[in-house]
Amino acid sequence: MFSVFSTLRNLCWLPALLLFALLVSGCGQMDDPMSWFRDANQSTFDVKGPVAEQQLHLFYITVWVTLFIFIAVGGVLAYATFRFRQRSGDSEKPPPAQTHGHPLIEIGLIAAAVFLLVIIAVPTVRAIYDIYELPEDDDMLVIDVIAYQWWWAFEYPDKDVTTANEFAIPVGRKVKFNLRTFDVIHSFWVPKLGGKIDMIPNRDNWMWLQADEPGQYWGQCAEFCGESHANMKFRVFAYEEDEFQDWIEHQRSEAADPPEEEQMVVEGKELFRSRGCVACHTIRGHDAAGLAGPDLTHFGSRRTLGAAMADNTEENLFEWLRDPDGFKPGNLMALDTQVQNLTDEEIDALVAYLKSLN
Ligand code: HEC
Ligand SMILES: [Cu+2]
Repeated sequence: MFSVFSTLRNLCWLPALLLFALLVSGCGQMDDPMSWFRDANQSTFDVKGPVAEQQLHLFYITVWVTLFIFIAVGGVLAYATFRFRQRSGDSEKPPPAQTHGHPLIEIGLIAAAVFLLVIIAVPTVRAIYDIYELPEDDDMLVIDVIAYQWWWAFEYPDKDVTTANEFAIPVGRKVKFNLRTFDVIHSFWVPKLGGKIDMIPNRDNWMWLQADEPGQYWGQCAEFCGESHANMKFRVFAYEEDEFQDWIEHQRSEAADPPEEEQMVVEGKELFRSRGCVACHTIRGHDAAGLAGPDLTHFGSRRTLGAAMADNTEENLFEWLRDPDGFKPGNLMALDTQVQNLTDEEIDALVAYLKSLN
């Protein structure tokens, strides 16, 4: 028996050793261990706008205060455990002097706890108001975001632009997002710019964000919303003002007619109608006005596919149309029997057509 217990006791070191090994190997660059957090596409440590900055600041205040509590309480506990541990022969001795009911210590501890909470509460309340209230700004851009299972529609109400799963904002300008949902609860989150706020049926929510640097920012639905919740992503492109205006102009335009010599494209356009894609998708200028799926008017110029879950390549697009449910489990396009029965030749033509929609 004894040997079993002592073996077990020796093994207790194993998890601690493993954890240490993990920590050391995890921080590949020991000179900058935070890089592992910062370099991720959805890192909240690599802030690129005022809202995310304020939220990160709040996070650090909370971490430092709680770390202080952890060290102070843990330190006292460790000291007491060591100092008053039982030694052999101690059982005859009386217990150490008790300080139960010491008013100064009790008031002191309550005051310290209140003080620490105030340190966290003041910046928290201020940040809540800063983010919740819309800043006074005539320059503010408005974007309506509508969440669907499992994709996003983005509409610019005063610019007559509708797009899906990818959208653009101007660098350095505040953007107000009206957050709506078509079905269940979703949540809008662009980790490097700020967030997240739920999109709740029959409730108008909103938030504002700003990007301080041009670039491509990753977004993600942050409220479990069904089978493909994890694949419900989006991309935000922050452009300098004139590039942004060009983008708006282009998005506003209708899809161009395919040139007659582009056989495949013409054929694909026909199939888009005959195979019922028009029932669910809008392609402005091509007599397609369905609303159940993403707007595809400028789909060819988008970089991603399936709500930003994959790159918009010909191979992926082919796979998407060959087996939508295999590509993105549960997605609602996969239920359509016409979509299920496309031949490889038809898919090739549809891919050529979709790719031509710049
Ligand atoms: C029953 C309605 C419906 C029909 C019919 C339908 N789709 Fe879809 N489609 C959707 C929905 C919904 C999505 C979004 C799926 C997701 O990302 O969860 C989608 C997504 C897409 C996308 C990806 C868009 C993006 O931005 O990621 C393409 C491309 C597409 N459909 C093409 C087609 C083609 C081609 C057809 C005809 C063969 C078709 N669809 C028929 C509903 C439909
Ligand atoms: Cu969602």
